Amino acid sequence: MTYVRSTFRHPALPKNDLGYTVDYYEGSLSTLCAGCGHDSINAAIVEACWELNIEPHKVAKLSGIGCSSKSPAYFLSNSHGFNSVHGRMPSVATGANLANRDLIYFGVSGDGDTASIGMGQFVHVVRRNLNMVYLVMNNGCYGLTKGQDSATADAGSKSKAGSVNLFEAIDLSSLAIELGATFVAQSFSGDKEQLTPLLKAAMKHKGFAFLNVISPCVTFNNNPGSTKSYDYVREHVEATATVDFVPIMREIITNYEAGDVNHLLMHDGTTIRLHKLAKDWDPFDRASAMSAMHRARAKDEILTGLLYIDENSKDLHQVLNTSEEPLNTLTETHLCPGSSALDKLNSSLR
Ligand SMILES: Cc1ncc(C[n+]2csc(CCOP(=O)(O)OP(=O)(O)O)c2C)c(N)n1
Ligand code: SF4
Repeated sequence: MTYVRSTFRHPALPKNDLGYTVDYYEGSLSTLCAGCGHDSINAAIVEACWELNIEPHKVAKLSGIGCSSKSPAYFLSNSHGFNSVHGRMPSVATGANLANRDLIYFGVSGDGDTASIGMGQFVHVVRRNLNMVYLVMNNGCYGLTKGQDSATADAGSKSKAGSVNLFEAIDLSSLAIELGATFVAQSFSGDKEQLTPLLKAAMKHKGFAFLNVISPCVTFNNNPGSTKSYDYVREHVEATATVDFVPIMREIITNYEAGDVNHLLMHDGTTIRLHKLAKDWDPFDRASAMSAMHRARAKDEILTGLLYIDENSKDLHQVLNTSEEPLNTLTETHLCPGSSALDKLNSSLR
């Protein structure tokens, strides 16, 4: 089947501060199944980047293998991209990030790509607090290879063929918090209103920003008995908070009651405004976030929103005190300090 996308754009389409209309942030025409949750997430990414006035050439999209990992082809055509090997996106992201800290690193992965073959790489990129967005499009199955249960499928969840999953699910968000992730959020592909500000906040966070987004696979895991179907998720979603993203100097006045709202100042002067809905949960406290998640799981609720944030996050570059200049711009003078500096260094080690 041949797909044709019209190149006509209405002349009155709004432009962002850089003068781009939203289509400048789109990618190729999607080849995912009609109704796949991943496409809704891609649309939210396009919107978030357009609204944030991001220069597409300042973004590096990274992924592994899977329907989810094909997604970077469907947003930001004008950005850098690297579609790596199954489960190996974190090491590619780490290498690229260490070579050039000036880009926004946007990683897209699947629950298979992250929670099975890529688990070894995932845990290390979390604990190193690499400055990146790591988004898992979580459908509880291996969509690309025809719907086998993944490690995030809930125990008791039924596949399309009727078999029941016998094993406990890996909860990637709890794991990320446990390993020291400094920004952890959950959302649902069907809730663009919540997802878009979370994406913006994640892109502005300095450190590892983890987003676990439930994204139903309409072809292999949207059946009755599945806990990752559209119907099940809609019935079990429980939001921790509403999240607004406030650009610099553009405070929007809303009618939140005093005391309910937390203003989080990001490193570039933008603000995330968090309106808490759950009383017994503190997003700045790791233990409180963990116990809120445990309580939700015991009630079969899917907690969404910003679950945890460390405002004092130190990313890998700060920890290692690396060069601020991209490595490919360093000259010989930077790279070779001369024999007297080397003698000094050697004698300090004796
Ligand atoms: C090394 C390797 N092992 C296995 C595969 C086969 N394979 C391709 S995608 C995939 C799983 C995809 O599941 P997920 O990451 O959840 O993405 P989804 O397709 O569901 O979005 C597997 C097992 C592969 N491509 N490479
Ligand atoms: S197989 Fe599932 S995950 Fe893959 S594109 Fe289709 S609906 Fe999406």
